[in-house]
Amino acid sequence: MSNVPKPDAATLLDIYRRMALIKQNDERSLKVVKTGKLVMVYYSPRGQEVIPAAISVNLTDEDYVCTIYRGIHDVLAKGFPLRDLWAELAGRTTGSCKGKGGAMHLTYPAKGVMVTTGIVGSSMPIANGLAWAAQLSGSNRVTIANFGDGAANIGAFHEALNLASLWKLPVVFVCQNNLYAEHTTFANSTAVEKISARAAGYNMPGYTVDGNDPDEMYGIAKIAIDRARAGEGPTLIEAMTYRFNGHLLGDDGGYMDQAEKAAAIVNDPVPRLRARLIAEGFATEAALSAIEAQIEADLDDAVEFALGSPYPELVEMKRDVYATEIA
Ligand SMILES: Cc1ncc(C[n+]2csc(CCOP(=O)(O)OP(=O)(O)O)c2C)c(N)n1
Ligand SMILES: [Mg+2]
Repeated sequence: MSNVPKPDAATLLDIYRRMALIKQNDERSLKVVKTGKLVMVYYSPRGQEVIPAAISVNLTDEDYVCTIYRGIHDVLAKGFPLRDLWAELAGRTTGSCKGKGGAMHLTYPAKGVMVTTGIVGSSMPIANGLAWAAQLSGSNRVTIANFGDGAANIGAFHEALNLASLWKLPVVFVCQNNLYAEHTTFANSTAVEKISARAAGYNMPGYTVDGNDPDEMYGIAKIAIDRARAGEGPTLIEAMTYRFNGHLLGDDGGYMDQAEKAAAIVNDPVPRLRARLIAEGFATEAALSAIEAQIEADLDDAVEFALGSPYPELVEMKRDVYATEIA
């Protein structure tokens, strides 16, 4: 497409900052879990950094994002504060959900992070509800619904796309196609070559983009977000990417095509964008190192804060569950 908007130098740098945060947060997560001081179920987003980084630079805090268990990249790119995040991961009272949600249910409404769900396919109908509320209240808020390639074979995907199109809801459906659903390859589970082709069945635009290319991802996300904001309805974006690790921490991914995986890692989008920013004169090595050092310092602070915070009292189990508190 020739009329796809391109990110300027400042926007590309902003995209890189968010990607570096996701990568460094991932590395820190593995490190802290290995110390035994923090126990969590962890679905690494490594390899998928570009997608939320290039989407989020087109959003404000007012805009909403819904995501899945593999969604820590989506919430970080949207601005989830690190202390609240790490305390939640560690199950402490200072976490964003008072330590009661944990890694699978990251939520931070002040930054528009509305839901992290473990039910495959469920981010889409929830996103429709949020988008419908925005439409009814006359706000120009946009909702992003993230999900995986496996989720595109769940009934809720089809129901949500149909209703969103019929009611012209301000939602962007973002399928992060990392070519695996748990241990099953995309080719072994999906009848179409491109998930974006399914958009035609619901009378909405559908695009397949290189989700590891910041220019392409930014441009198509901007088109879809602008369209939603203008009241013209939803878009389906299929962002092609790759899962660098097994399904979750502890799965060594031995069933994955090892040559394909090695090739994806060689093309790691994070160092690739870093090198490009320097080559094109958009940033100096020193400036990027300073950004990365600040992220490390912020992570040091967040981990220390989280591990130093108290666990919830037992009585908290019943709190925030029912409208009337049960003694
Ligand atoms: C309704 C439902 N069915 C099955 C599962 C088990 N499950 C958890 S993750 C997953 C794979 C989903 O893959 P995909 O949508 O491609 O997302 P990815 O993990 O690759 O990001 C499955 C089947 C579930 N959590 N919910
Ligand atoms: Mg997948």
